[in-house]
Amino acid sequence: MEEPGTLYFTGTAGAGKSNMTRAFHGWLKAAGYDSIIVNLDPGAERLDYEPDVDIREWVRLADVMADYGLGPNGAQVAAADMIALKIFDVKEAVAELKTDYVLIDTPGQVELFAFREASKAIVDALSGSRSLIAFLFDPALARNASGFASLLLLSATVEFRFRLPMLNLLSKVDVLTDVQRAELLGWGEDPDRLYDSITQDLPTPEVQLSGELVRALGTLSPLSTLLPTSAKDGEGLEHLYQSAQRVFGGGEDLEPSQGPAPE
Ligand SMILES: Nc1nc2c(ncn2[C@@H]2O[C@H](COP(=O)(O)OP(=O)(O)OP(=O)(O)O)[C@@H](O)[C@H]2O)c(=O)[nH]1
Ligand SMILES: [Mg+2]
Repeated sequence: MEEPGTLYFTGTAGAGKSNMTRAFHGWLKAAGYDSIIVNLDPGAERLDYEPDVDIREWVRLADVMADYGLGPNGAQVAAADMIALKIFDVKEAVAELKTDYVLIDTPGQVELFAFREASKAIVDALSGSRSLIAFLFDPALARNASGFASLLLLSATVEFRFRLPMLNLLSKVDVLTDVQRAELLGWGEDPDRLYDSITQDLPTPEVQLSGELVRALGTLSPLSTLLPTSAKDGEGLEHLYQSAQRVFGGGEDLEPSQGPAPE
C-alpha cells in the first residue's frame, strides 16, 4: 500500500482549522477515500469530530497547567516538549490505522507551534515523503491589506520552519461578499495589487517597507495557490484534494479505495 498523504491544517487561532479538518474528512469519505484525523492540540476542549488519534491521550494542556503551575501559553510550550518525547508512540498509533490520508489538526497558537524546535521534531516524525501544510487565512484578519500581508508573512514563516510544501487556503469564504472575495483573491494572485492596497491605506515609510517585503515575498512563494474554501458549504474541498494530489504524486488522482460512499 502506498504511503498515506499527510495534511497539516495550521493557521491563527480560530482560523477554522478544526472545522476544515472535519469537513475535508467528510469530503474524502464521500468521494470514496479513507482518511483518519489526528488531533495534535493538547488544549482542545471540544472538537466537532471524533479524532482517530488524540494527543490528549498522552498530554493534556489542563494537566500541564495544573502540574507545573503554568498559564496557557507556557503550558503549550511545555506540552510541545512533552509531545515531542512521545511522538514515536503517536506515530505508531497513526501507522496502525492504515489509511489513504492522515489529516492533522494543529494548535491555534500558531506562533508557538511554528517557532518551537519541539514542533519541528513532531512534524518531522509524523511526515512521510507525501506531506503538506495547509495554512488557513482567516477572512477576519485577511480582510484588509496589512492583515493579509501579515498572514502571508506568517505562512512563509511556517514554510521556512517546517520545509514542507505549503498550500494557502482562504477559509470561511461563505462569510465574504463577492467584492471582498475578489479583492482578497486578487491580492493572493498579484503581489503588486497587494502592494498598492497597502501603500494606498497608509503611504508612510514603514508601510512602504512592509509593502516592499510583500512584493519580495511574491517572488518567492506561490501566492496563486490561495484557494477559496468553506468548511460550512464545502466550497473548494475538491480543489484542495486536487492540489494535494499534485503535491503528493505528480498530479494523478488516487483510485478511491472503497468506491463512492452511498447517498
Ligand atoms: N461561516 C463559517 N464559519 C466557520 C467556518 N469554519 C469555521 N468557522 C467558525 O469559525 C470559528 C472557529 O472555527 P474552528 O474550526 O474551531 O477554528 P480553529 O482554527 O480550529 O480554532 P482554534 O483551534 O481554537 O485555534 C467557529 O465559530 C466556527 O464555527 C466556515 O467555513 N464558515
Ligand atoms: Mg481547533
